[in-house]
Order: sequence, then C-alpha cells, then structure tokens
Amino acid sequence: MPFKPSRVIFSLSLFLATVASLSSCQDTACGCDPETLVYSNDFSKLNLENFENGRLFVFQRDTLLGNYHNEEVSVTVPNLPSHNIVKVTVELWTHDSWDGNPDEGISGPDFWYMVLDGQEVFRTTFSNSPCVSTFCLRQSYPDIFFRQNDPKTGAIRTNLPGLCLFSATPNYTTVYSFSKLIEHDTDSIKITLGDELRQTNSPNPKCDESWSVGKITVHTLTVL
Ligand SMILES: [Ca+2]
Ligand SMILES: [Ca+2]
Repeated sequence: MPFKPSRVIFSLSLFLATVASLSSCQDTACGCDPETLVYSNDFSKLNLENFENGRLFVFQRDTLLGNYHNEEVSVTVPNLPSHNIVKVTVELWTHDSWDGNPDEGISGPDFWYMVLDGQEVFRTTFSNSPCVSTFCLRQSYPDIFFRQNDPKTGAIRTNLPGLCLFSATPNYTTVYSFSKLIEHDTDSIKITLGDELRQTNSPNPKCDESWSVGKITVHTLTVL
C-alpha cells in the first residue's frame, strides 16, 4: 500500500493547529466544535462487534486484543456524526524481541502500520532490544520509518515481562499510545492495524515477537 508522507505531515500540522484551536475554544465562543468521542474500546467488556480477525487474551490482568504476528486486525466504526477530521488513538503493546530498523535479512526490519479507510497513515518499527555502547537495535517510532531512535523511545510503560519467548524476563513488553488524524467526512471509518515482522531464524516467530492492543478510541472533529 503506498505511503504518503505529505499526508502525515499535513495531519501533524493540522493536529497542532487543531489543538491550539480547541484550547482557545474553552473560554470563548469561537464557533468551532470540540472533538467528539465516538468510539472507545478497552476490551474489558469483551466487545468485538464490527471487528475482523479480532480475538482477545489476558495478559498482566488486562484483556488485550491479540496477539498478532504477520497479521491484520480491523474494526469498522459506523454512524459517525458530521465531521471533517477523524482522530484514531491506539494503545499498542509490543511483546518480546522486536528488532527495530536493521535490515540484515533475518531479524528485521520489524514493521508495524495503521491503515484508515484503505490509506496507510503510519508505518514505523519498534525495538525491545537492550541498548548499550556495543549493541543497540534502534527503532523508528515515534517517527515514521526510517529514523534512528533508541529502543522504547516514546513508551508509556516498559516494566512488563515478555509474553512468550521472554515471559520470564522483565522489560520485554513495551506499551505505546499514539494518535493519528486524517481528513474524513463519510459516516463510517475502517481502522486496520497490522505488521510485517521478520524472524526467519526462529522455529516459532510469533513467540519471538508479537503485538496486541490495549485500547482503541475514535474522535471526530469539525475544523472550520
Ligand atoms: Ca526478534
Ligand atoms: Ca524480528
């Protein structure tokens, strides 16, 4: 699926402008609509309505969507109110030995991506590797691929064990939360999350590295 960096740059700048605009809305009647929460699912109610390839499991006493390895999962959110921007927020959990950017034909890159209504809006890599002076597999997140950020940059939680290969080792599940905005004005949106993980030397690649989702929220906005 073609990646369009210009669209993301537009989205980021629009997001910043929108935040500034919304801040100014709080005290003055400026005529702009605040964002409207139209969908929120943390999977605690076991709700997989409108999902494709959705499945749940329990990890660290949280119910998560997953886990996935070289797969996509989608949810369609119908009946959106009138709007011209959609903001999708995802809490992503990366489990076990994600290898980030390096492209040596065996372990990476380990890509993760998000598609909104058929358009790829985010493609990045994650790394759970140690990072010392002699060894460090860097990741692109929180930027789009390719950037050389340290492993776990931008994480909201890093102190969890892995799920499978490193289930007995702390700091091998890393949690992130991020939002993406797109121009959008139809009455439903399809959100697709997926990965292209590479681990050709493992007898069980899904145990070597996988991901799950703790929460998805969708807001609509009208920017005048
Ligand atoms: Ca790995
Ligand atoms: Ca890998």
